Amino acid sequence: MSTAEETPKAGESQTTDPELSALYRDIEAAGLRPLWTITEQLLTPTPRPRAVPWLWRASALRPLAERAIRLVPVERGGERRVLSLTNPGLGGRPYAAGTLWGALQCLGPRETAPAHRHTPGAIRFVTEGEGVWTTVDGDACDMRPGDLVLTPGGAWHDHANGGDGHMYWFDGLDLPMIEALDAVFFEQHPELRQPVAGEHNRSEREFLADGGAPAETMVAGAVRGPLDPEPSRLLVYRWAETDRRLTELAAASEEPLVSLEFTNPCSGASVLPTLSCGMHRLVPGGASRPVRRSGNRVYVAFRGSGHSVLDGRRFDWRPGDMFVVPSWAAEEHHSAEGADLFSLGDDPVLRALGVYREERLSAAQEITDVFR
Ligand code: 1HN
Repeated sequence: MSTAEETPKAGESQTTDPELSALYRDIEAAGLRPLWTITEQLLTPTPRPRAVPWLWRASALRPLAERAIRLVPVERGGERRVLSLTNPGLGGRPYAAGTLWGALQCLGPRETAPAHRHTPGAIRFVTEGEGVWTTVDGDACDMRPGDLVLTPGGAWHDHANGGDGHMYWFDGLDLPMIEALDAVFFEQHPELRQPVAGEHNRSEREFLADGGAPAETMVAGAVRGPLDPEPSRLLVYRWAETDRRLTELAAASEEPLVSLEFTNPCSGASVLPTLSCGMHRLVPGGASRPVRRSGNRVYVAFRGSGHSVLDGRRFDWRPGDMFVVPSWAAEEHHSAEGADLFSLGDDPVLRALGVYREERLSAAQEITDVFR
């Protein structure tokens, strides 16, 4: 008997040989799986994320958040008024992609989202409103549209709305990664709001106004340096500075898309050990070069409108829309009027582990489907 006939093909352990079928039965009963039947499922030539390219429109998110402000109080236990981007490929798990949490959070007038801490790290990117500050280990960080605010893993944090308006922001967390590592710890602070030490925006003053050389808070392109297990001690990255740097980059470049990544000013690493945050400016009429990368990304459209082609599917976006590019999906971005996109990625982890890959694609993708 030749080996070719006897060896079951990958993925099939059906056989008419009674001895062989007894072997498969006994293997299963012993709590084992024969690798030779599942090799091709496990060792895919390229990443096969279960998450699919997807977009959530502000026109859907925003009214639901407003209704939640009216109907659902922010309380202990629930902790946050947050609508999670739930990728339809993930079987109902509340994640934007296999490794990333993405969501819209909102607070009404004078509300406080109670103080707590947890091992997952988080970032906030403000889309709309004013009057809210996030207190991170005693440092109250004022939040305004376009600002990036960090709440590193392990830091006490609460959000307080001191104003009379509604406020909305994007939440990004590494929660699915920390969950996969079985390392989630969570603790409530004894008080609703942790004490604020001194004036607001302490970390910002320490880093940016100490009379020394201005710290490096962003770099063109992406951080490639070593992973820093310490999160950034600078907790806020202001839109005015981001905008200024993007304007400078765009003026010095012929490229249709310029990108910057926010950095930990102490080490030049990504803002959190697990998460990278970037801002991308498309010039009017600009189309980015098609690319695919390992690792997941969530984008938030901040300014301007446009569309992205993700694995051949066209997604149109406007300010406040959020979309996900799963690992290895081909992506390209277009904008007639010019646009700014915020991005959240898990690539610091892939880079640290030596498994990050990126491939420039030679031609624009053919659009085979349109997301409606
Ligand atoms: C969390 O603590 C916040 O602090 C937001 O604002 C979203 C999603 C999952 C787990 C914890 C916050 C979160 C979260």
